[in-house]
Amino acid sequence: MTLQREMLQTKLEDQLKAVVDNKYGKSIADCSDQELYYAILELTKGLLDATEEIHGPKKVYYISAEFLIGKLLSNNLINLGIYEKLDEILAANGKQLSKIEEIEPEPSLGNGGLGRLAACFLDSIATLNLPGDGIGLNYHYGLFKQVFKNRKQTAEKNDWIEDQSWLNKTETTFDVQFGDMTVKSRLYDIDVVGYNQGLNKLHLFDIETIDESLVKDGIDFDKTDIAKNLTLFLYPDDSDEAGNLLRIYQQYFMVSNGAQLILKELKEKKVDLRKMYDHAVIQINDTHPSMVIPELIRILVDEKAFTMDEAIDVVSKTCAYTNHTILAEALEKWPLSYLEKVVPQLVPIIKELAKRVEEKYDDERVYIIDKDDRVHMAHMDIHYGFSVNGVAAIHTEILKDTELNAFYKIYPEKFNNKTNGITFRRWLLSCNKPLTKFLTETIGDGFKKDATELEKLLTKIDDQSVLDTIADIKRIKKQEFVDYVKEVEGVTLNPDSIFDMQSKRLHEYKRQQMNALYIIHKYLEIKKGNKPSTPVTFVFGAKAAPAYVIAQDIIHLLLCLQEIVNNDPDVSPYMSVLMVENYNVAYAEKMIPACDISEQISLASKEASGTGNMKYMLNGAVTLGTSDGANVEIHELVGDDNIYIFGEKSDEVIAHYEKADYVSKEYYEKSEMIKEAVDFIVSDTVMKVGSKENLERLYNELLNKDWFMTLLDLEDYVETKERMLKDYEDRQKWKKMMLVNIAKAGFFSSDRTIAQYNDDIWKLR
Ligand code: 26Q
Repeated sequence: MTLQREMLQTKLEDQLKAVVDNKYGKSIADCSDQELYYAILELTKGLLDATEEIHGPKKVYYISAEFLIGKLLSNNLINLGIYEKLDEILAANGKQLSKIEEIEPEPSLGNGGLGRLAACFLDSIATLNLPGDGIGLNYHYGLFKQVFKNRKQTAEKNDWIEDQSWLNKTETTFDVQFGDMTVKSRLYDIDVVGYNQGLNKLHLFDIETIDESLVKDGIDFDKTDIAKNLTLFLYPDDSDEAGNLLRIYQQYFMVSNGAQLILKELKEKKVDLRKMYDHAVIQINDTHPSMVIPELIRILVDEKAFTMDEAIDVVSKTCAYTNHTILAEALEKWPLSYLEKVVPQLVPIIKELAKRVEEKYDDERVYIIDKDDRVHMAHMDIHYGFSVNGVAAIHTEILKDTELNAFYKIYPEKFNNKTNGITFRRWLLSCNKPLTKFLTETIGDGFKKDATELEKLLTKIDDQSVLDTIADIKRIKKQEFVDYVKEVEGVTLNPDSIFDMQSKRLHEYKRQQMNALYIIHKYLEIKKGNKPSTPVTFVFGAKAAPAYVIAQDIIHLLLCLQEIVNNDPDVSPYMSVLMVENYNVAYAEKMIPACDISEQISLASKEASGTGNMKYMLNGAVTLGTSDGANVEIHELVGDDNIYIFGEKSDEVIAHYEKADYVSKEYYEKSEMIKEAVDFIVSDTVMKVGSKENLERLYNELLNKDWFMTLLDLEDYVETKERMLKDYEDRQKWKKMMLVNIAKAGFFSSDRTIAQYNDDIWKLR
């Protein structure tokens, strides 16, 4: 810790008093939580300002359309090393820091895993003291706010920017040229402080001409008035044509600003642009920022006197691409006509890049522009970047063997795996303080810097008091969650029941509908008199893209089941269901520490990695999962005895798709249990509380299509979950599983992930 910061810390109370007095002319004790929040925000921003920026000969620019940073106060205080001190000061004045934290609005600048990963990465880059900034967009409205009405999801705008916020307005502005106009940008910065380390920046670009009054009902707005709406909304992952065009405007705005900022910084460092790659590396987070490649080439050729060959060479040595999906429908392919309208200046460059590929390779699968004149953004990244990585071991193998096999054959040396990680500062130190405290007392605090030290806990596997305390802490976090749910949802949960949780974006491949079918099965069993000895609570958190019809239907079914199960006196003592409203980062921080069973049940091969699985494990939940994404690595780490794996393997699933031999109706007809559960969706019981249209559509989908093979794994899933619930009764066995999961979670620290990015790709030092 710097001397400067140490002094600041001892003076913390005086400083807070001064800020409070200056702002409100009162004492700390006389302030409201709201007033204290703004005072602490101001104080913390001052401390961040006094923290030294990280410098070095080479810097990574992590470009991403999403940074799901969540609330920042608690994490900044922890990373600055003053959380506990401030907590004490406030307590002495009759205030609670945890209550004050609640006041902060959450910046939900991401859809889900990809955006949250970017946020965890920034934390780890700064913590490892590596020079690295984020580049993204300052959306005025983050991911929509989810509100349930008549057991259906509705979407409302989600504003987060207040007069006083973490954003720092800078003097940096650029011009961004589109086909039909030029807009002026303005850069806002958010400080990113590492754990007891220096400072990096998250650069968020905005336009000055934004018009928030464009937003009408819910999240509807005029999508065509680009000069007024460019950074108004984060897009949920679906959109119509006007929405797609706006998305291209957003993407180009992001990369044009990013490229200008990077070149400005290189100029300030007096770098020879012909050696740009020795000083800058650009990590492209999925294909959303892919236009940075042609944009940089364009600038170097048009403005810096590079030949096309030289520009391509330099840019290709600077850019690296991360793939987050193998779902074909999620890989961006923009019609050339859209690009001609929005960014005509890039089209000749993209065509040149495409031509060079076509001249060299006689294989349409690796072309950048296909026969329908669509530009495959990922293909451009792979040909003109120096690294391609997947986000979990099995995901990278699938990319190499199937989805991107033609590319792997051309460029085997570019492909590498970087298994995702999560920042333990947020997902342990901040969200689970009692567990953090206990771990510190039991194994020392080395794990806070080197997460693999959590393995020291394994030496305590036969220490009864350690096992009991881990279970006691879980019970405390369950009670806290129960209290919170009571307050915000008005629902009463039983803290002595088993908490079974599935929280993640709503998508058919993630198979929330399979979990729903289990719940139906369980409900019917209890109705038949097969009562479990320990009650179970099923908790869901999920937002569905507003235009994703079947996903809306699945939410509807879950909300109907919640109504039916919780209000049936025969059943409610034994099981209950809760779909929380507006699941976001803040909600996750309350849910995850309270979980016993972590549902990670995607159809094998479809979930690139998952990161919720890591967060749940770290907080002592046991995984119920398929052999998919990072579940595979969790399984390897904890061993067969500490995880519940079920379902068909990824190669079997891939073979089903190749042979087109999966017929859901055959599974329905073969199994009485499956038939009963699926039929219940359209039974009188559900129809009475639900909407016929939604329920029938979902029923028909499951019976006649079921593209993500829900019924394929249902029997195995039900049996495995039943076994797991039985095993929970063996408290000793379960406590040991909790301990092993916590102890083995160290591998999933994003500090490890970032160290690997640095060693293999970025080479910053
Ligand atoms: C694309 C085109 C148009 C509009 C939106 C989009 C779009 C937006 C968001 C496409 C994809 C996303 C988000 C993807 C995502 O979150 N992927 C997840 O990434 C995680 C981090 O690597 C993985 O753990 C998850 O497995 C993966 O699903």
